[in-house]
Amino acid sequence: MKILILGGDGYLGWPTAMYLAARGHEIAVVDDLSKRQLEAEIGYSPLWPIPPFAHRTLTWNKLKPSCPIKMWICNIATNRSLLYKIIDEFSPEAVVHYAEQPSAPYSMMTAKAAVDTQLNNVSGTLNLIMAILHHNADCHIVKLGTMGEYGTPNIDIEEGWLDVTHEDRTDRVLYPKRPGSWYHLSKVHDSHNLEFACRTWGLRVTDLNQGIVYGTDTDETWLDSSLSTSFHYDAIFGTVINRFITQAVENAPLTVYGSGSQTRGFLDIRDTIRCIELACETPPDGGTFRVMNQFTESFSINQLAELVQHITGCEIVHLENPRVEQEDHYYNAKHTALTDLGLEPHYLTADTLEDMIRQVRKHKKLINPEAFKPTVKWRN
Ligand code: USQ
Repeated sequence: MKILILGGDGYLGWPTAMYLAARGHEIAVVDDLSKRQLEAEIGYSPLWPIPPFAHRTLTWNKLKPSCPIKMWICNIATNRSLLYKIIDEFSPEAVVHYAEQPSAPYSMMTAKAAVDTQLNNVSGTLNLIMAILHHNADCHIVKLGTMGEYGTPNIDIEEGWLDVTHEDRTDRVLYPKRPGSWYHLSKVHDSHNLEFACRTWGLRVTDLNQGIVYGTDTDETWLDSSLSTSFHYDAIFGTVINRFITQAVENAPLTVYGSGSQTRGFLDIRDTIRCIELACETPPDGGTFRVMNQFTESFSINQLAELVQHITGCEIVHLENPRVEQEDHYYNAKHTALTDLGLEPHYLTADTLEDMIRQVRKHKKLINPEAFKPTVKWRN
């Protein structure tokens, strides 16, 4: 298949591009390099240096001349005409859309960051919808959403849709969302815009509500050090398992926010890219807004901290929670759609954590312990 990956320079976009190219798909990547710019502005960088976008693409193309990756630099939120040109020229059968500001803490940092997050994320998705409609409405949009769109409701979380009976009448509605940050809300707006485009213009869309991803390595990142993906452990871009592993390697206490009983869905980076492949290979019918919950198992933050402590003997501290989030809550989120399509999960085992620890230890000298401190508070 011809697959265009938006956000192809990111933590997940880049390994997805290599994985799909290695499996014989024709791949092009688009990125505006804004994540690198935000990192420079905030003063945090990935644990190990990541070569420039063009450099990593060239390295791949030299190593794998039979399955090259094409690249474009484009801000899809502000440069609609270039996005149209790229889609006309490449003519994809599927577009995988990762090109969004991905951090909840970033979106809660300042008024500007909140507005920029929503403008960037919502406009980019709208421009993509318009470009697909203009070019070829059959092209399948595979959009990365997030489990955080749902929040922590006191009922089971379904895969995107909910059957509701009210006053003896029944209907199927988009699952009501109660997210916990401006970032997560931007994804809710995207979901509604995409569903409208399916219902009104007959587009075909898969919305993948992804949980928290951990891990660094895929078969392709191992091929050459300049193909590795970015690994964040800071309080803005680092996700919780990646942070705990890095804190343990530095002999710093694991920073559990609040009581630590908050529960989330998680998945291994290798499962993320397999889920994208499964979604691309099974497009829904035109007019269908398909939603799948993309995570493989759930843990409380305390459980994760204890797993890492068990292996490393590190300390755990409970910090005052900088976020506004429920800590003691019901959590039962359905996630069978992707396993039904053939996903065979890599579960979080001691071996996985030990592999991550080994990888992080190689770069121990580059760890900046200042980056462990949560600096963004939801409420001042
Ligand atoms: N947490 C801690 N200690 C830390 C960091 C986080 O206790 O040092 C807690 C947070 O309070 C939160 C949970 O861990 O309850 C998850 O936080 P996170 O920073 O790992 O993840 P989150 O902000 O939810 O966002 C991340 C990605 C985002 C993706 C989302 C999936 O940055 O792009 O959409 O995971 S989900 O959470 O399922 O919505």
